[in-house]
Amino acid sequence: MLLRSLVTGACTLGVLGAAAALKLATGQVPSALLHSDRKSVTVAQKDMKVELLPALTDNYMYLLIDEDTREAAIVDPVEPIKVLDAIKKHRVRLTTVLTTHHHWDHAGGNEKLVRLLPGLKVYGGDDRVGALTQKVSHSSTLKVGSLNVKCLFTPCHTTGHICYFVTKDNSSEPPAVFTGDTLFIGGCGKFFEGTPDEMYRALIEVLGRLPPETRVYCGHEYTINNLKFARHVEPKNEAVRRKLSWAKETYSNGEPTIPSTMAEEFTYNPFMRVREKSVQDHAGKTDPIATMGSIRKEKDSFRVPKE
Ligand SMILES: N[C@@H](CCC(=O)N[C@@H](CS)C(=O)NCC(=O)O)C(=O)O
Ligand SMILES: [Zn+2]
Ligand SMILES: [Zn+2]
Repeated sequence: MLLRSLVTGACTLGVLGAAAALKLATGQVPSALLHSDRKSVTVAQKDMKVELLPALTDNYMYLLIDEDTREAAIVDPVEPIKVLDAIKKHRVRLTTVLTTHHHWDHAGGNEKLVRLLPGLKVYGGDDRVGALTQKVSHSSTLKVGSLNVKCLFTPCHTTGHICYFVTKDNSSEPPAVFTGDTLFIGGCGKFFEGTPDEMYRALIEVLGRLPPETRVYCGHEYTINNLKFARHVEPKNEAVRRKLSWAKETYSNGEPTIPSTMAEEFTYNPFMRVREKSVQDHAGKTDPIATMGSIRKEKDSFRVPKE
């Protein structure tokens, strides 16, 4: 069972009250919550715990904890002080930095974190990643305590992008994947350094083949905007409408819309659905990769409607 415990400080609650009042007064979801409005949440399983740590305006850092050994890894620690607070709170030993890609909003805290906690191992798939100590490639593996981490090479958003797939031996609980700016809830990253063919491979052939129950932890809180684009692509898709309505409600309460599961993504994410006739018809294409290119181009200039 997925256990989410909300963690808020007293001052955050004050601002949340204001956000709730705004929602009541206008009947609309606030378009952007203030930085301090975003709650951190812990997804706790028996074998691993993932704490979602909101960072910058809409990024997430993730503290991954091995419950057996209390060893931990941090994914994309752009705000190192928040990371220190989280490791103190959970009383864990942080040994590992997992960097999805070199962009500043993901890797920009690596150097400072390593200065604060010397000896950290810093993993990444790109020489442009700050403080990199362990360069990885497709199928490289590493351990965080008793947890197994497999590196999945998913180039396109950047040429060195890595997703991290986490399992525990003999566990009946779902695995986790940290997808950075490759796969978002309901969307995908911009093709800054790659092609539609590469994103097809990353989303459908690499991430799409993970166990369907795998929990998806992505790099940004973009869910509402992504699903508004998904609704534009597939106006008759009920899964899109349901998830959008849930995401608006969740976000307006200051709660993360993360994680989802791989199985869910196949029901509403247009970039995971490029083999579906409805998405291909929208793009005016009959080929999944051409469809991928077409809808990404369209989303690049999509004006997100208010509602
Ligand atoms: N500010 C815009 C986009 C900012 C942006 O370009 N983000 C990068 C990742 S740092 C991206 O790949 N976005 C995917 C998209 O806009 O679909 C938003 O909130 O949607
Ligand atoms: Zn990026
Ligand atoms: Zn980003």
